[in-house]
Amino acid sequence: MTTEFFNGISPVEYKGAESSDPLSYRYYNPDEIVLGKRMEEQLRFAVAWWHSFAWEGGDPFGGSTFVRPWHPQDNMERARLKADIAFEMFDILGVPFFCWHDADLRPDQGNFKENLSTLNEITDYIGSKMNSDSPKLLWGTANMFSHRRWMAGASTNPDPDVFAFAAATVKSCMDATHKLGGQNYVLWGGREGYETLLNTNLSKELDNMGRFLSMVVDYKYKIGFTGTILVEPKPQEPSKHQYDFDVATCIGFLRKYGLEKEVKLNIEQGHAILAGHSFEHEIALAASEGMLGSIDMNRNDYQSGWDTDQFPNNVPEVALAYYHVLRSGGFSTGGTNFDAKLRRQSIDAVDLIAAHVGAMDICARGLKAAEAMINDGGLEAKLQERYQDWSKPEALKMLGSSLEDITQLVLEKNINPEPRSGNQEILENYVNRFV
Ligand code: XLS
Ligand code: NI
Ligand code: NI
Repeated sequence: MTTEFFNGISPVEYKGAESSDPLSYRYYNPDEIVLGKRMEEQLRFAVAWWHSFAWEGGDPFGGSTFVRPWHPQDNMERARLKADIAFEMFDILGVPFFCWHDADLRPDQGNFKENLSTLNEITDYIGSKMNSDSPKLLWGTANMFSHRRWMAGASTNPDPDVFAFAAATVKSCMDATHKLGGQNYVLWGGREGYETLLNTNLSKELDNMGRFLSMVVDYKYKIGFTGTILVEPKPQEPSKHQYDFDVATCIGFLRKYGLEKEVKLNIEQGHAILAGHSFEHEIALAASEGMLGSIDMNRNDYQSGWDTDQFPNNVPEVALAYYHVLRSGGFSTGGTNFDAKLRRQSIDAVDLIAAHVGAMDICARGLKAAEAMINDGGLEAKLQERYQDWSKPEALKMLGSSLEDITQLVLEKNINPEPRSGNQEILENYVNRFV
């Protein structure tokens, strides 16, 4: 059914950089070829159901500010209305993907059996709205952090009954993701961590989380899900400490439980900042280990110190992120999910459209800057030059020898290295030519 929510806002079109129409794309031109692929296929944008439709505009000091026709979100009729309006927005924006948590789609019924039946019902309904031209599911996931049952964690809960509820919930979400042709399945462990070490058995919780993830991987093969399983690192919030702290911690965790070939990472800009890293650091590190899966694109407020999930608006930051995505070969099953929410004063339907339009344009500009840097090859040339001595036979031979032999060599040849400039400012100036 067609609703009145977007009240005559027409589909957003690409009108070029000179356009002053606030609801037009100035850079996002889906058919433009960027490094051999259509821009749409490089960026693979997704709308996040939770921020755009489920979040009601609350903050720690106040309740909802948004008044939407699908509020309160406590029955299936309004869940279907929410889905109708979501698809209207996908059409207006022309986005190729969307993402959800189970709890964004259906009201929480308070028990697993009814949650399962309402999830199946709403995902059947969403499936009936999908066709070959409509947006596809980039990823599904389970919300195992909002309801009070999850307060001490899901797979890391000291209570085995919560582990059981979590296992059944993830199974239901993987089934729904598979049914809708999802390309990835995400696990973000918001409460997989602790509030205080005084009551926490670290090794038990980590082992249970490792075992849980192995079951997820096993189940993927059982149902023939060909998508990618992704873990999303975040250092804290809502927990004081989260086990999937950052990319490096996740890689260590996956290796410990033998899952490094099975699971990749979904990297979020705001989470990188919370962990004290840059977004490109996290992307580059995951890529260097072959574990870059997908990205959640948002930005944090650099002053407030929590996950503010704002829509991106900083071209240089985004450009460096895509530089590393493209350099690693681009997305395969992953994409760019706008895990970003409106500010709570942006209460109009048009704000929701404008936020995505601006974000898609920023990403398109960043992507094109990244393409230009790759085509120009300046950064790659610098890397080649800086590490070229490591291709010399004597350097390679050293890697296969020992501390004693190397010491011998240093004495014999009187090795006494002269430091060489890292040229950081020259490289920063170089990047600024493109952004
Ligand atoms: C929260 C996370 C969450 C995940 C999906 O900070 O970013 O939104 O992306 O559970
Ligand atoms: Ni987040
Ligand atoms: Ni996220």
